[in-house]
Amino acid sequence: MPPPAETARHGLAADHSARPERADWTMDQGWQHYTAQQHGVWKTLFERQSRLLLGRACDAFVQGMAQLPIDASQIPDFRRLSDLLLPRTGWQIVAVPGLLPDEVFFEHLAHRRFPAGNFIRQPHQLDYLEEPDVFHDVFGHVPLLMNPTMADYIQAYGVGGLRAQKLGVLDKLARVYWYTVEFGLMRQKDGLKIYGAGIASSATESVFSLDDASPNRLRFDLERVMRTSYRIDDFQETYFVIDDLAQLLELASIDFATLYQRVLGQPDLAPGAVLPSDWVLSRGSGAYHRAKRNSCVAPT
Ligand code: HBI
Ligand code: FE
Repeated sequence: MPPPAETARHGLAADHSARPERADWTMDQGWQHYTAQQHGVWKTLFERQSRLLLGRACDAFVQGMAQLPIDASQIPDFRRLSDLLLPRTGWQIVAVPGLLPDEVFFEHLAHRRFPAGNFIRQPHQLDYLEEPDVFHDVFGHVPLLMNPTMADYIQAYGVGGLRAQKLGVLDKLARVYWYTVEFGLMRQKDGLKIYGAGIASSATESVFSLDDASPNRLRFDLERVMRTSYRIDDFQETYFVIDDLAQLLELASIDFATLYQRVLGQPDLAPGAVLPSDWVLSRGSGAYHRAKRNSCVAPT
């Protein structure tokens, strides 16, 4: 059977039955094969998010975006992004078909290669998509790779991930990535701002995370976050708030073996839990997820 046409591949999420072309799962972005409709989906998403993030994204995100060849006109070419990033921060963007096995993902991050999905969501998937596509990965993640602190932190996560995997505690570390790189909020002088890519690339969650009364907003605490499970299929019940990006670098210097031992001795926490020891910035009403739970138990 002939291989599927290059153009067909961009329209689809990763096909996990297919073997990766290379051992590290990287592939050619195939930039020249994006269709006008695919560039159009990018434009729609870019313009909507740029509007929503005005006054909502943290300064580092806005600065990074302004310095990169990322705009509404077309899906960015990863080579052009890398040409700019590499001399500044030592990072490159590599094209991948979608979600990677954990160790492949960590290996890339540990070497300052950011894997970005080369496909883009379909027009009917503008609001929700399970796998990271080029809009999530490039619009959401790449601007903060221009920030030296974030650049070091994400690499440290890759190194830490390889180590956590060997220690059998990857689920604990993955929560830290989830509640920072993906769904983190930051307290800036002018108020609460978004830095997490999962929020920054989502129209609905960029509003929900900052403006809705439902979720908890708690000050970030590494051990607390490691104990907290998370939702992958809906808005977060709790957002953890850092004071500045430098706070994340405690991850790079921490004695993980000791920390993991302590965390393993304590029970996991539900996504919506609030403890007496938490530093609560805003206590959520929980209304959003309560309403969902109630509608889910109705007989079908
Ligand atoms: N692969 N492409 C991609 N992007 C991710 O964010 C990603 C991944 N593989 C594994 C993974 N994330 C997480 O499960 C780890 O951070 C634990
Ligand atoms: Fe992501």
